[in-house]
Amino acid sequence: MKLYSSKLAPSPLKVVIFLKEKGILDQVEIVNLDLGKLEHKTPEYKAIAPNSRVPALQLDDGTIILETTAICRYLEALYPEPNLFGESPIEIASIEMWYSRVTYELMVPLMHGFRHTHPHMSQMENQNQEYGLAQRELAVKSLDTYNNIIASREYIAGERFTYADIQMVTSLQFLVRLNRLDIQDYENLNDYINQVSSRPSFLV
Ligand SMILES: N[C@@H](CCC(=O)N[C@@H](CS)C(=O)NCC(=O)O)C(=O)O
Repeated sequence: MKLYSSKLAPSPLKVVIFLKEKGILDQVEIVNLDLGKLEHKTPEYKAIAPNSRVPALQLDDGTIILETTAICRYLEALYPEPNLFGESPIEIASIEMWYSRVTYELMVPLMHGFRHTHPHMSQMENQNQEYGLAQRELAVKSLDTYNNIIASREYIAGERFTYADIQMVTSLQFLVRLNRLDIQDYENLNDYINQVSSRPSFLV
């Protein structure tokens, strides 16, 4: 299997963390693209990933899987242990719920706040400053909400580390500062990030 990735990009990093948690990083050849040099916009890469995004997983028979979560779900089905998407019906629902809530309430506004306002994104995004600033404002409200939610728990979706934590911690680690916000202002989130990111899978 080949994973098309990029060293400074959070989405493929989630797959790399997932592979490390499963202990199967050595099963995959990593091909790093330089997004700054627009290596993901070349006709060669578009033939692999028509959406011009990383990650993309290429199987040995040539089949391509796009989308971070689809890739991780495929890997979970191939390598079920340790389980990261839930075992019992209620745990599966809880992980999916928190993954979706974190994605739409926290990650998406942080991502649009960054993509639509940051000068580095001007080549990659059709920027709309007003929209970006409104999304950043939403993100600030969400950071307060999640700072309260995480105060009473160690992991976002229950008693143990799951895919929802990979989504939440990588999103916060990358996107908070890119919105010119300081995670130290959110004490509980900061403690949570420090605790989760001390796992060996998060160390580069
Ligand atoms: N929904 C996709 C998003 C992938 C994505 O946006 N990847 C970013 C890097 S983190 C990218 O390739 N950006 C290039 C661009 O926006 O042109 C997924 O979850 O895999």
